[in-house]
Amino acid sequence: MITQQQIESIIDAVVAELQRQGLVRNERPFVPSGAGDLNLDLPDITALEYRTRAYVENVRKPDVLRALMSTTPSRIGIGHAGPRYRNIPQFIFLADHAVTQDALFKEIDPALLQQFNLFEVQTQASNRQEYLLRPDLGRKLSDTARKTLQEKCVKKPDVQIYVSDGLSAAAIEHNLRDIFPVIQQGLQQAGLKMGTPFYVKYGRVGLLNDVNSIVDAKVVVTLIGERPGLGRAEAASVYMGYRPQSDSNDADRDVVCNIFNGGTNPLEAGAYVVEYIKRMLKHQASGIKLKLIEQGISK
Ligand code: B12
Repeated sequence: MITQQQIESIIDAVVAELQRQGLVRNERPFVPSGAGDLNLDLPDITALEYRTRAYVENVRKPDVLRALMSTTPSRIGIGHAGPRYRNIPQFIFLADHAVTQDALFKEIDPALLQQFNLFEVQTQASNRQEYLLRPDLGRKLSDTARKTLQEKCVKKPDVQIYVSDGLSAAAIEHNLRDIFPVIQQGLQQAGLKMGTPFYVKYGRVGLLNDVNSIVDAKVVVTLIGERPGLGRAEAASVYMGYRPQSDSNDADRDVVCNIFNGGTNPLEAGAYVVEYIKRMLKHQASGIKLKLIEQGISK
């Protein structure tokens, strides 16, 4: 069993290493028994200067390594300490992972839904944990949701749009203000009849089918939060389909993905979605079928 003395010497070694790397600004010697004397005044290791720094030791051609690192957001040049990561890359990884966790469990800001007049309904997933474990429940509206949509939604519109948290409510908060008005205005200008927009909590992409069993739209469109990447929680997608039915699948759908400032610009994405919708209406098809028609391979 590990003794108290061993634990203290491990702590001593970690703090000494932090001091060596200039991360502990307090110069006072570390006294394990008096934790009150220790002031770990750490800098923000998620700042760009730490992310872009090379952690490999004794690099032969630092310029080449820096150039290589600048070509990708992937974690290269992070070095290692024996078989494990070095401290800072490890901390950055943990911080980014925390962002991912936060995005998965975050609830949408109700003020945003109010701003866009979106009423809220829920799928058959009763909480976030169940939503994550049972994707099938996120593809079905709850009984209450079905009733609410029956009562509140315009039926048989040209285009039904709804918003859903999906795997990142943060993505909706980040993009809705930009993309939603562009889609609305674009559809209006094209003279298309829009359904009543709403918000679905715990939605999956396949919910398009169930929603259309109630509203009976020609095209159904959902703005939904994408699975967050490490440290990237703000990307949303628009998935859409022509007359989705209970047996429609992803081959019948189209997606505009990676929507955020820094990826697919939300304003441009909105305009692109409107063009997509027009093509779907023109050819009365979506997904693979639409592509085959547009390429003249099928009618
Ligand atoms: C997870 C994922 C998958 C998973 C989906 C499994 C699952 N149950 O989650 C797997 C590995 C199966 C997958 C496969 C494919 N994917 Co994928 N996928 C993703 C990823 C990483 C996240 C998607 C997400 O968060 N969706 C939101 C959540 C809430 O949706 P969900 O209901 O939980 O899951 C559904 C969607 O993810 C959907 N889906 C996933 N990929 C695709 C691709 C297309 C074209 C469509 C219509 C739907 C779709 O399938 C799931 C089941 O319905 C995105 C990357 C991104 N930046 O978005 C790429 C992404 C969406 N996929 C892409 C592609 C190309 C594919 C494939 C066509 C690859 C291939 N050549 O086989 C296949 C198609 C699969 C299909 N469903 O028909 C591209 C789409 C590019 C585009 N603009 O068309 C993306 C953007 C990745 C990329 N940057 O290239 N994918």
